Amino acid sequence: MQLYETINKIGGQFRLPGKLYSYDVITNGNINSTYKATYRDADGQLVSYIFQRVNTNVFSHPVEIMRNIENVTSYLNEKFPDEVTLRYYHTADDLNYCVDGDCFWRVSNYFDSIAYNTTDDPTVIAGVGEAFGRFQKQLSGFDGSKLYETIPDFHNTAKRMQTFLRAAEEDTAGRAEETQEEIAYLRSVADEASALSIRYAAGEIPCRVTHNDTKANNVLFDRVTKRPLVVIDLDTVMPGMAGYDFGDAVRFIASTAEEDEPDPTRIYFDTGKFRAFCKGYLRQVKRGLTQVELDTLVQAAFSVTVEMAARFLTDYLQGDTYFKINYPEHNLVRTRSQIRLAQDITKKRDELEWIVRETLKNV
Ligand code: GN1
Ligand code: MG
Repeated sequence: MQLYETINKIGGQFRLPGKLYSYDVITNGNINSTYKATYRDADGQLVSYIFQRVNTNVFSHPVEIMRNIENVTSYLNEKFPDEVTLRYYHTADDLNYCVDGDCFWRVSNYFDSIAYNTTDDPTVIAGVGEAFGRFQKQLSGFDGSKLYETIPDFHNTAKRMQTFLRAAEEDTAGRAEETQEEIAYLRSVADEASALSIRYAAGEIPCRVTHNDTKANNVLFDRVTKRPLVVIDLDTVMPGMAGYDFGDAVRFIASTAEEDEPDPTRIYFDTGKFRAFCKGYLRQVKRGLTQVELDTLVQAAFSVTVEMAARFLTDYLQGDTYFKINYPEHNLVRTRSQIRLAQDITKKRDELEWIVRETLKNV
């Protein structure tokens, strides 16, 4: 079936008013398929929506995810009524999703906004930090036990590293030979990268309600004021470590290049960008996080960057079954970029620690 017809049919399930006028594919995102669909209503007004087909290979319990999202967004709507929030449309059966054959669909409001995969603008970077810091703070009163664990052990780095080492041993796609160097590096840092997740499992690091996918492009900005509007992509909101949200965000936004930059020599962990992010983020969470959390932010950035490298390489070694790829070496390119970043974080570690301490004094 043509995509137009599919979207039209799904829009009908959610009782969207008017007639489907146009649609665009949104290419951000490595898992789900996302579309912007625009409808023309009876008065000729154009109204846009976000349609998403959830990847049920990765999210095997999509109904539970939609329940989590309903819980989180209604909590945020109730506590912070003046703020912009995501709203999902409901079907005639009052469900915030619909199933069409093998496909699982959901539809949310569209914001006329801008999202960044990369930027040099410190104000925008601080805005990303502010948005994720505020998200952390706002959910501090939310009862995490209400959340279904959508992907168990999502940021259990120790387990991710074991899975990776097994994939390297098994070598099912016959790619271990060409990735020897990457395998060796990840093997050499596996213990260091796993340490925080082990301390978390032992109860030494607090358990929070976290976003777990804090890429800058999951914050929508107002096109005109360049202020952060809303945090999106709530699929992985689960109990976790606050530091990993911080770390995942900086591995993405403090890089000098995109996550899949093919030329590793262009990839650095930019301390200026890191500082800008810290300013926005720490102002929000300074009082909410414990000393041990504040002291391990840089370690968390290293850990989550190594974890990401290991996840991309695991997928490459297993024949690319998890992340969407645009070309055969895509996961290898992503692996190399994350390794480059992790190595640069190691090199700049003292300076990064210093920036965190200095920023904490000034926010
Ligand atoms: C995936 O699909 P997307 O872009 O929201 C992944 C994240 C990774 C990210 C890397 C459920 O997120 O964990 O950090 O790619 N999501 C899942 O770009 O695995
Ligand atoms: Mg995501």
